[in-house]
Amino acid sequence: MIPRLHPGTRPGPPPRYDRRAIHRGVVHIGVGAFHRAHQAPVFEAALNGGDARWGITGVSLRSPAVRDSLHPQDGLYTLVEAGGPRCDPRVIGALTRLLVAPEQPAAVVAALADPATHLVTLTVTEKGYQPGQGNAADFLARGLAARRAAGLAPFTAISCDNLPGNGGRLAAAVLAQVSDPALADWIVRRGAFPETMVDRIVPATTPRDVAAVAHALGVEDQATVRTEPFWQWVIQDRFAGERPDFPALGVHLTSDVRPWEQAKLRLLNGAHSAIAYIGGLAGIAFVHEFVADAARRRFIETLWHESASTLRLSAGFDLDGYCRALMARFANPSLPHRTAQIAIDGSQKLPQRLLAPLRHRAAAGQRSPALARAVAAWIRCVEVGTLLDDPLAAQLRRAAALGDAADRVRAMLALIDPLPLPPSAEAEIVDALAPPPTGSRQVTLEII
Ligand code: CS2
Repeated sequence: MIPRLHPGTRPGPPPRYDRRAIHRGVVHIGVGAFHRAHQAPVFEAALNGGDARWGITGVSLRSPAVRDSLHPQDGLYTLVEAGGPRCDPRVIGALTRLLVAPEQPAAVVAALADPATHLVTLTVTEKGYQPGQGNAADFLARGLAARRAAGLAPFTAISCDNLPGNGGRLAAAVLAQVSDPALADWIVRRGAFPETMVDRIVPATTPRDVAAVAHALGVEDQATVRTEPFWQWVIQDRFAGERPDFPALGVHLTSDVRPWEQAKLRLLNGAHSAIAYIGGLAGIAFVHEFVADAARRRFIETLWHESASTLRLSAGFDLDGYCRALMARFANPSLPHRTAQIAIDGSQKLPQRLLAPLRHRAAAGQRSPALARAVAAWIRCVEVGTLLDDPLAAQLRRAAALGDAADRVRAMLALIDPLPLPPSAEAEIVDALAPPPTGSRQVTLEII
């Protein structure tokens, strides 16, 4: 029997900070693998650098699973950066308290209202910002109300989800929960909801990952996370109070996140969704397997070419270098990333990843065969009922039952995006859904 990871069995070099002496300056909502691989290591680096303010209280909004796996480990877990020079697992200790909101709602509000809390980071996925899904926003509103009542400053609330204008969306969701006009005014004047761009590919943890850590370190870690060496975090430089020395930690602060965010959503995430649906239909389980084929790589490059033409890039942005690096990241064979994982919640992802650039180009009179094909692949997935793990699954299934292809396309798109597509773009998607002419060399049609 190998022992469970915990402070007594902790392998590797000891941390440069005393876990019992740190403050919890961060409350993170949505303690999934992405948080453990992206924001948590940044706060870990702050602690290791001698700034003891940035321990984390992790909050799960629904499932107790993460708390249950981390609790026996006293919050410790290993991070494995696969495919780079540093492939040894390293232990992260920044998460020193785990709460499950439905079990301990008052403790969550108390953590948000704690004077030591300065930052609230969130990874609640795209659908977490829909009205009615607002329990993260509701907790934030209650925490802010308690802070104001106690005469404290607001915290800075940092959305780390892949949505355009994520900070503004979070602010709107929080304000929608507030009925007291004086509190709303205080939040607007003194609060901060910076926009962000977050980037790191983090597949869901598998039993193989747990076994690999056991083999490498001789401890059982049920909360290990396997990720790529690359990470990027860009935050709008707008804070309500204290923050770590983000630039020294490798986090980019800027006045305008929009160009970063748009390039990442349309190039990385857009290609990911295309790979998820086209690959899913073709029975390709992993991203690196999809891009192992030259014709499929060319398809992704065409998609990038189309989407890149719609971007407002920041000065000096090396588009070719960015795309080359992206392809290498997708091809990382040490990071099995399931197409089925990316396919989840397509209705929440397609508008900003694929429909926005498609609309942009159609409005300029340009055709977009690759973008249209990627959207058509999602529509086909809905029609055949595969990969439909989606909050709008029931409505989408009803739309998919309509007789005429053009009606189906229009009805499905109307469900997921209030902005209609120009008729020429809709027609391109309908065309892409048609079976390929016999003998066609168009690999992408064959894939669908
Ligand atoms: C992926 C993202 O699952 C998905 O929708 O496209 O999680 C992607 O891996 C990250 O945004 C990369 O930064």
